[in-house]
Amino acid sequence: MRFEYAPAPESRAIVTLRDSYGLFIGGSFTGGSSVFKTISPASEEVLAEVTHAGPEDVDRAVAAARQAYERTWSVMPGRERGKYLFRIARIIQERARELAVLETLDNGKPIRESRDVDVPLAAAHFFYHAGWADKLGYAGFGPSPRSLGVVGQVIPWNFPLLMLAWKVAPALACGNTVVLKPAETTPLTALLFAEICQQADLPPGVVNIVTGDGATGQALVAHPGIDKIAFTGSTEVGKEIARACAVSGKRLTLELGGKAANVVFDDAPVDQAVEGIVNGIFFNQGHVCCAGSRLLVQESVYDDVLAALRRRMGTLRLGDPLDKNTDVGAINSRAQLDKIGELVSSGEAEGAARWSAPCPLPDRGFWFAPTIFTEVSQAHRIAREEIFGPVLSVLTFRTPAEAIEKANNTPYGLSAGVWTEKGSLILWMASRLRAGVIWANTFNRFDPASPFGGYKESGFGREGGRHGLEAYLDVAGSADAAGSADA
Ligand code: TAP
Repeated sequence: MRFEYAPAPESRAIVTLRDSYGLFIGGSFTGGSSVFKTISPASEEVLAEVTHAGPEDVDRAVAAARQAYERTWSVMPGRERGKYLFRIARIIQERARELAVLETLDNGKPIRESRDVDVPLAAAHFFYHAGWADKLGYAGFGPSPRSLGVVGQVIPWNFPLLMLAWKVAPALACGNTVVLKPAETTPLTALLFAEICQQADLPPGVVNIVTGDGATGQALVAHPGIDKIAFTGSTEVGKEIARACAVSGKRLTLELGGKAANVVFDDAPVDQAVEGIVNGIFFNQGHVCCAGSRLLVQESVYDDVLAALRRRMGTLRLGDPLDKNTDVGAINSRAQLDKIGELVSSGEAEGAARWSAPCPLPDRGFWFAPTIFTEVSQAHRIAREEIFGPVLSVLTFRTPAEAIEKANNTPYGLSAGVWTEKGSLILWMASRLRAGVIWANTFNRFDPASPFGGYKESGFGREGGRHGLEAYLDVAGSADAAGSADA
């Protein structure tokens, strides 16, 4: 049954948009080489003008970060650094509504998700890492692990504030300073975060934010004053960055793409599994690196699962992301919409059967109806390539061994899901699936205490948990007092 809901739009009054935003360097906003516009993907309305950082601006940001590292942050006791991180976490909570509305405006994701997932998790990452700042000597990396120095961080547009938190919180907790480049299409919450750093009295230069496009990211990656690069984004750009860093001696962690298998066995409760399938692929319009974009269903329950899935997809509400009833928001950009369209056309051309939920699409903005493909073969592009949109490819299997073979038949290895009531089968599957994160009878669950990261072309390094600290510490370093992250 489909219920009709009256509109329930969240007010945008809480957000004060400036006409234009500068770069955040050395604790204040400054000009840069040129400007570009950021729009709302739901309405194509221009939200603000943002500064494009050129190589000389990146240079200023790295110099500010180096100075803050040497004079302030690396010599500050861990317990003092922790106080700043706690303060930032609390301000994120206090300004949660403002951050959620701004994220939804700039990214197009439903307010329900930015309000209930992105922003609370971003605060949780700062709280979690604030707690580590004075306990790094007990993290299993020796009694006095050292910070690395200045970290360059490049993040994508799908979880702009959350990816910032995943990067900035552990780097700062471990005593590093950062220069962060947000994605071109979603810079606004990073710039609001810069204001939060000011509000928290974070020493100038500890966090620097340079907005821009891929060229800005390239300049940051190539800068000789950077000690480590942390990148989240596509596998294609990740490979380019790996090549650039290979000859520089910079440390590197890469969080890249995925094509996760969500495996449903015949003993799984169908309704619960269908909720997990929907959450796995339609959460955040499928703009999720660990999305369950390949559904593997045991042949004996295929008809039941597909019928229930189509029924459930028919109830998804697509539209105004600021409406609290909306399930599926806007695609983040015209370029991403075109990419989704191209891969969907290839699925049709290669012989797979397409079914899209019968939901009307708004006239303005970038939209794609939740879609499934059946009759998919392993060789189809839609079964192999990351679509990064609300499109699910459905395959079948007969035995657990076949499920493993199909699930692992991918160049990626970021996440996977298993649905069954047998604990032994969950453990059997988990030990054979080649993925960094495996969910059992749930999907897309995140916790700052749990390490996240990939195998194979999904990258290397972990974010979150004790393991994530390693990416920001010189674990082979000596116990000298200077630069000791736990002083
Ligand atoms: P990319 O196109 O790779 O962009 C990611 C970031 O890198 C953006 O800030 C981008 O700037 C910048 N960039 C582009 N070219 C660059 C270059 N040559 N050198 C340095 N930086 C460069 O990815 P995307 O389309 O924004 O994000 C989607 C991808 O991210 C998907 O593949 C998804 O799976 C992956 N992702 C992975 C994870 C994890 S944790 N594994 C999490 C989220 C997303 P512009 O925005 O200005 O182009």
